[in-house]
Amino acid sequence: MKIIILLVIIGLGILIYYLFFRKKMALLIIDVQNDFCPGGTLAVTDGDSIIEPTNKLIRLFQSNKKIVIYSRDWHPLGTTHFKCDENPDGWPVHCVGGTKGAEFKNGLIVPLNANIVSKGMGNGENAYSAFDPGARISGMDLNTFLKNKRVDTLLVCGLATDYCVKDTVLDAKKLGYNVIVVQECIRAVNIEPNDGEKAIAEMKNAGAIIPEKIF
Ligand code: VGL
Repeated sequence: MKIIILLVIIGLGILIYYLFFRKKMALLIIDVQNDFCPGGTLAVTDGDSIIEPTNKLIRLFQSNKKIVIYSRDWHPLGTTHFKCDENPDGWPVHCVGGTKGAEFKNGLIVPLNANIVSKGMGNGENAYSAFDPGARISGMDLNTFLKNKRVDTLLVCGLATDYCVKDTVLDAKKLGYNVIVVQECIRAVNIEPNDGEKAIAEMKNAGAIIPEKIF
């Protein structure tokens, strides 16, 4: 009898741990939007070539009931993030909320009930990082969302290596997450030819794990 009670207590303990304390991994896909892909207003060379391997990861996470999160730039038209008199070094107009350019690139698997972080929604907000305090997912910032879901590890993919991927990964490391960046699923803007390589070195220095190849 005592043994049975002991086994039940151990079983309940394992169940409670599994349900309430176990840490999780999430897939975080950064800004795979029309304007960052060939044909878009701020196209990253080969940006769309990450879609196929990224979809493999999405399917893997979906079939294991794991969390997949998509970030997107969602700018107001008049933002000083864009080139204008106040900001002559600003970016070309891109990813204006509600426009075709801001939609996720065709071919990327995005379920109807996708977890989406929208960022750069305030005037002048660069919000390269998906952890930007103004970015919103289900009405909260990304860190709160991940903490609520007990995520401690992020697998990161997306565009662009030298801006939004880099800033997101650096913030994630500062916030204490384990971060793995999938090199086959990122591409750089490369305004200077080696910006992408520099970004990878910076992310590694900050503690991100960046394998040469995972496929
Ligand atoms: C990005 C440049 C400007 C990015 C966003 O998603 O990496 N790059 N805005």
